[in-house]
Amino acid sequence: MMRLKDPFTTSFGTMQDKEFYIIEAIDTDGNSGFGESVAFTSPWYSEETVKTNLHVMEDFLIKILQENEVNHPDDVSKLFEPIKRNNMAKSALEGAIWDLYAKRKNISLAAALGGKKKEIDVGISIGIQPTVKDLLNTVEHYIKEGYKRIKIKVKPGWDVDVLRAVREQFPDTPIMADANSAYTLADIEHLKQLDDLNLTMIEQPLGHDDIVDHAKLQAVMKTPICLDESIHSLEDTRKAIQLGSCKIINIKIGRVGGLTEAKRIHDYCLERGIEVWCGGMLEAGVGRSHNIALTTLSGFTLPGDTAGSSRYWEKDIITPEVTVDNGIIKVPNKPGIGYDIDRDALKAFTVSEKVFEF
Ligand code: OSB
Ligand code: MG
Repeated sequence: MMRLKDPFTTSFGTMQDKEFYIIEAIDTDGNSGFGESVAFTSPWYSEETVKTNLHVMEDFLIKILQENEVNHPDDVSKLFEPIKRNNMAKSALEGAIWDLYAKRKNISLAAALGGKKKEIDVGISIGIQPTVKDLLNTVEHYIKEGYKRIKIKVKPGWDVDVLRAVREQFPDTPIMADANSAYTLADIEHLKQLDDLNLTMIEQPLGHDDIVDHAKLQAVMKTPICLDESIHSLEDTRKAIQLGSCKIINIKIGRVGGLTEAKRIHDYCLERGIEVWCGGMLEAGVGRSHNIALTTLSGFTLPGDTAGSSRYWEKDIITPEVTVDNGIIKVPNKPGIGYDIDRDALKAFTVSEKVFEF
């Protein structure tokens, strides 16, 4: 359990404590691969929670891994197919296996995925603030730190006017908004006002499980719609693109069930000229390092939400921590995730541990 430095507020409420599982996959040669579960304690973002992650991992997914042979990390999502959804549970285990695979091959996780970028551009996601003044100060602080784009969480009552104030003070900054599904088609006329603010995109304005209404909204809005919550797989991606529900996709490894599916979605979008970027789930260092590796793929053309460790935590569980210089993260080239686990820090945050034999 780790406590965020500052509480994070979305259209659904405020969170400050992050509970998650760190999965360590150990081979007989002493290599260790690491994965991180990203579900929250309550099911506001998706139906998964920290508790359902544990239930599904230990009662189903780990059994499948114990009973089957894995020759390549791509085998894992195939083996997990009989288990419906529960993508964040699947991703935590698959991520540890991807890291272990890269370490056994003595290559970086980025290279194992086929990523070529040595540096990645990052933006920052700013939660709903107590006042517009607070927001303007926060935005200014992160622009000064060099973040390449600013994402502002919105909800009814904290949207057009607030974004207009930010746009007036920062005319040239790439700005986007994320509604976490706080609106419906009844808000169409209200949302169309965003078209005057030169936003890079509006993320998930409508239902978390919708792609039909988003297509209707995109048809009358100039601002590109980006889907987050609605996309759980390559199949969802194909359908959303076919319907015209979005012009941009936020790829989150946990939401789509792991790196193999994330890469498939990336490849599909790249072929069709759909821009993608890597979202975040307020991850600790292990999850953060997986996001960095994925973002090295060439289709990740827009800055992601993978900010530096210090934006979230007093102390992270990796060493060195993730640092951002002028909005850029230098991708580590050591084997696997490229960061070492800070065992003392990890132990200090650990509440319980379980071991499974293979
Ligand atoms: O919708 O992208 C989101 C955080 C928690 C849950 C959902 C979202 C977010 C963020 C912040 O926007 C991402 C991050 O900084 O890790
Ligand atoms: Mg989002």
